[in-house]
Formats: sequence, structure tokens, C-alpha cells
Amino acid sequence: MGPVLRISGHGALAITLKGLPADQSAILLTCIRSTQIGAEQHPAPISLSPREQAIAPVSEIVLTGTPDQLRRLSPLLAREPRIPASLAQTIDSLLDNYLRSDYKIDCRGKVLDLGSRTHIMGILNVTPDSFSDGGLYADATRALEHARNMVTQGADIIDIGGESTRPGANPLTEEEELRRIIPVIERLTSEIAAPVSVDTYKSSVAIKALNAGASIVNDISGLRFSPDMARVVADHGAAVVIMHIKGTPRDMQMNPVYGDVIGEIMDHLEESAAIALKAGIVRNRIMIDPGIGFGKTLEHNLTILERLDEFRALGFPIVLGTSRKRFIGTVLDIAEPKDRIEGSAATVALGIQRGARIVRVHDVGYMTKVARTTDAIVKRK
Ligand code: HH2
Repeated sequence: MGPVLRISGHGALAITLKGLPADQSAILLTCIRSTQIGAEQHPAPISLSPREQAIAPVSEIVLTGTPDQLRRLSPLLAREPRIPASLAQTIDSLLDNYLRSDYKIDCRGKVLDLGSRTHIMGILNVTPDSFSDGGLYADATRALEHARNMVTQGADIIDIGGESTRPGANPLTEEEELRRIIPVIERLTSEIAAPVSVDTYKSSVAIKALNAGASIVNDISGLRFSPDMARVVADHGAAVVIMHIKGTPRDMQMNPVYGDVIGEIMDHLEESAAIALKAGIVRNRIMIDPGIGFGKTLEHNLTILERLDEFRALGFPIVLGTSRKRFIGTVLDIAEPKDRIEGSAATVALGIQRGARIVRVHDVGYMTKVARTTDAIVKRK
């Protein structure tokens, strides 16, 4: 009988270090020799002369190993005087953030224990024109009935939106947005225990929604469209979902281009998180969202899903909103959004496996079952 070979990628992580000076790279590679960590060094650009190459930063070192193996690296680096202490600390905090699964989010006293299981954010569009359910719940009585049904089917959060942000959508007046959402928020928050979030980028709308009982602001602009949004959230002790968007809903799908789609979205989210922290929003009230479909092509959306785990390095729980979106319709050639349920299920399952802690969905009953099954496989600690 011949030899038995098995191969598995499960459990190994890769840390990419960019721009490390050549002398420090050499020390790092020497330290690694005594460990089982794998290292791959990508050379400096060949356009540099040999002398320039000697002093120029190497472009990239990729370290691979299990979490335990990689954790043994920082004590070794700490003993090297020529390696800055910040490098070992950065590697440690990167690992901590990436491996962390015990997030608890405080929504004005209501705590979401995101480490226990994936949480379901049920979408309530009180709009005449949302891309998949526009007009269905525009009337307050029907909106409330739909919200109650979603809670019964497993929703942990109800996300109420009064303005559609579908591609090409025009902004709505503040008055009209308030007219649609405030009566529903008031009734709903007096009836249900689950936190209610308001899907708005206008701080003036957020203030009134929070005063009506909402406890989360879901801001598609990542605190960018209204300069005082971060302060409003902080002052009310609310939680916030910071989402990435490139452009505005009106122009975001006009040929979005990125050099490095994951890197650029991560930088943008990191800057938004800094805005939040500076305004006084505490860490355990911040969630991040890569913004599927908001200034992204089909390829961008698929890349984000495939590499969703990389956003874990930012150290905030990930919210994922793929439900019924156009990219699923493109993959499956299905024009009608409500018929994209199986495609949505695939993205929810894969998104959870990659680290999403909250999934924002229309089909709460189905997606709760998808999430429970995926959780049982992923087995969060
Ligand atoms: N997607 C939509 C709206 N708000 N918020 C977050 N955090 N993440 C998302 O992916 C997201 C969002 C768009 O979906 P929908 O609300 O169903 O449609 P419309 O904007 O047409 O009302």
C-alpha cells in the first residue's frame, strides 16, 4: 500500500507584513527559524538598484502558522533590541482581534451577546420604493405586524428604514422620513424587548428615532454624511453600525473602482471607527459592515464575501447585509429579489463561517434556521 497523504488548511493563519525595513526583516526571519512558523518573503521591486534594495523596505513578508505558533513569535521579537516593541504588540493585537468571538454589544442597556450565537437583524422597510419589498410595509399597521412576525421567527434586532438607499435613489426629506418611521418606532419599542435600530444617515432623524425608543443607529455612510452623527450616537448612549459606502446611493454604482478593495474598505471602516471613538462612542457599542452592494461590482461583492474574515482584524463585530441583493440575482440570473432566497442563504452561511456576527435579512424565518445550522457547525466557544 502506498503512503497516505491528507491535506487541510483548517486552523492555519497568514499574517502579511508590509513595509518592514530590510534590517528588521532579516531579524524577523532569523527569529522565525527557531519556530514552526512559515515565512515567505516577496522581494523589493526590481526597479530598485542593489544599493537601494539593501536599504529599501522589503515589500512583503507572509508568516503562516497556527494561532499557537504565531503567538510564540512576539516574546521572541520582544527580546530583539532592534525590533520596535510596537511590532510585537501589533502582531498580538491582530491575533487577539482575529480570534475573538465573545463580543457583547450594549444597546442602551439591552445587551446583544454576539458570542453566544449569530444574531439576526430583521429588515423593516417602511418605504414605497425599497428594492425588494417597497410598498409592502409602508402602512404603519402592516409594518408593526411584519415586525412582530419577524420577532416570532427569530429576529434579535428590528432595523427600521424610511428611505431606500438602493442604487440611484434620491435623498428623501427629513420630514417625510420621520413621518414614515417615528410612529412605528414608538409602537414597536413599547411592545417588543428586542432592540430597534434606525437605518438612517441623517443625524436629525437619528435624534428623533432615538428619542422615540430606538437604541442602535445603522448608518450606511459610516458616520460621514452627517458631521454630528457620531456625537448624537454618543450622547444617547446608543450603539452604531458603521457601514462602508463608496460615493452616495445616487452615484455609487457608476463604475466603482478600487486598487485594493479589501484594504480600502478596511481603511475606511478604521477611520469611521476612529471618528466614533473620538466622539465618545465606547468600543462595545460599535459594529462594522463592509456594505455589500454600496459602490461595488459583482466581483467586489464576491471578493468581500470570500475574504470577510480579514475584517475581523479591526476588532469590531461584523454585520453582513447580503439579503436578496442584486449580485445574487446576477449569479443566479434571477430578476425578482424575493426569489433570491437560496442565494441569500448561501451568503449567510458562508458569511457566518467567515466571522459575521449579525446578518441583516428580509426572510427572517428561513435565515434564522440557516444561521442556527451554521452556528452548530462553526461551534463558537
Ligand atoms: N443594505 C441596505 C440598507 N441598509 N445597512 C447595513 N448596515 N448593511 C446593508 O447591507 C444595508 C443597510 C439595502 O437593503 P434594503 O434596506 O433592503 O433596501 P433599500 O435600501 O432599497 O430600502
